[in-house]
Amino acid sequence: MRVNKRARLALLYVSAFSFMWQALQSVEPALAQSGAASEMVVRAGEIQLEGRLIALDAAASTFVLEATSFTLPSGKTGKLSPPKPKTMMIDERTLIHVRGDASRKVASSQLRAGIFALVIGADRGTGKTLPARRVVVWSSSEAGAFRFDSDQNTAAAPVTAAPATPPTATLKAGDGGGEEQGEAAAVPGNVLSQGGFEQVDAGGKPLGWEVSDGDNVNLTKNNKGNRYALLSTRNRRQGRLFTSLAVEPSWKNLRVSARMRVSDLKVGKEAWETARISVVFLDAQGKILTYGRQTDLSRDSTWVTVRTTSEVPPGTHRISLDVGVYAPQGEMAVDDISVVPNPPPDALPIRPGLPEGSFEQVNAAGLAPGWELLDRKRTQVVEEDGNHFLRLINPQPRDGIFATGLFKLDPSWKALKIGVRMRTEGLRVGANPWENARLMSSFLNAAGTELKGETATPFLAKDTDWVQLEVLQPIPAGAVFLKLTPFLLQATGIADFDDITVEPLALP
Ligand SMILES: [Ca+2]
Ligand SMILES: [Ca+2]
Repeated sequence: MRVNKRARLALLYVSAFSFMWQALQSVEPALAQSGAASEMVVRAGEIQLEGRLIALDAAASTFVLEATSFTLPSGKTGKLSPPKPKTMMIDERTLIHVRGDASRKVASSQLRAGIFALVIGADRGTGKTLPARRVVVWSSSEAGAFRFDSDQNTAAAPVTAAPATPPTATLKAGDGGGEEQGEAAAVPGNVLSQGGFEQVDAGGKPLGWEVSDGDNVNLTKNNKGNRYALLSTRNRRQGRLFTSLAVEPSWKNLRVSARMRVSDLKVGKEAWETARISVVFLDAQGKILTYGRQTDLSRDSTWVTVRTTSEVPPGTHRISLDVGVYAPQGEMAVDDISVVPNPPPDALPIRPGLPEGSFEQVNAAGLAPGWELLDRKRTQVVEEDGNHFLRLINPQPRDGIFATGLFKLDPSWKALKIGVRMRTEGLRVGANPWENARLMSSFLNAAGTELKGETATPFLAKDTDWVQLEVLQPIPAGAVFLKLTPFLLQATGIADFDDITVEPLALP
């Protein structure tokens, strides 16, 4: 009981910690700014931040900039990856104008979420509101010229519904997805209408999306008339797509899925440097609460459906979806992005031998069907002498790394024998007895709610070569699903899991 509660708490913290882990900044040499350099002068004690406005509070005269780079008075420039939110304050002295033309003044009432901005103001430090002296804005750029359309369709604005499409079967986790489809597959419960990229404005931009740089975000039509977004690093600037939507208080979990195809991909050092859709949870002030599981591909793949489910942290007001190639090189085609609040449990049946537990059914994207992984760096399907297994890697003592698989129980079963082969290397366990390498299990009712109660847990607490572990576990009343969670819980090192089996057990 205590163990489960702690573990659940740990799960909550995991996303926050993984964000911190990702928030490493890579400082690059200053890039020459082209044109209108005089407007970018950063005085002593100031900082310049460039990014995108993600939230505004007109009453408080503040806005939140999702900053992607900074410039110091010395001229030193650095990238912020992932982008860092910064609250800015404006007053009547703040000079606001269109980038490249200081005479084109912009009223504070014309600012809106989704536009790009370069803000200069006194640097009061991390977590402190920055008083903006100068705000330079633009909504799009082309060939070095910046445009500002204050009434342009914003990412946050409501969009018209996508054309009705016949419902098809629910896409299975990590399945093959098949070839380019002629029409969007309707996902039951989807609340994101613009994920199919079928509606465009007069300029050819997808409705409901903000495009970070027009020249390398293309909408492509296949021969069946289906439109999808094509993002490539081949062009000089990184092209990315953003959209956001309001989250209702009743939403506890969100499932984000998309069809993706990736080619020519070279991933970066950091876990988030993949071809991906970032799921960002924002509070009422537009501050980033946490990142959800990334819906991404980390290797070349034909069209596959990638799907992840993230817990909605308390206080979430909106979510933002950032779509792009965050890797140094690659091209990503993406279509049919859907968001399903409180999704019905998406479980595979427990087949004899639990084939998913052997990790041998790796798809084109290197994903194991039936399992949701945290990210490619810390949760991997690894091959060794032709055998595949799940590897969890945790470098951070206060972190938890896990994968989850949800399986449907046979209603006639009363108890289970759960088996697993495990191996650990460089394992350093935490202070509490549950802080080790373990295969946790929990039971869920028909609605997907986790049932209370302690479960038997195979674990390793010191370095061990492959070893077969087994536990016996009665099935509690009302249980419909079994959730398996291989976990490195506040323990560092490497843990390998293979041949996870679940068999019915006759009670004496
Ligand atoms: Ca489409
Ligand atoms: Ca295997």
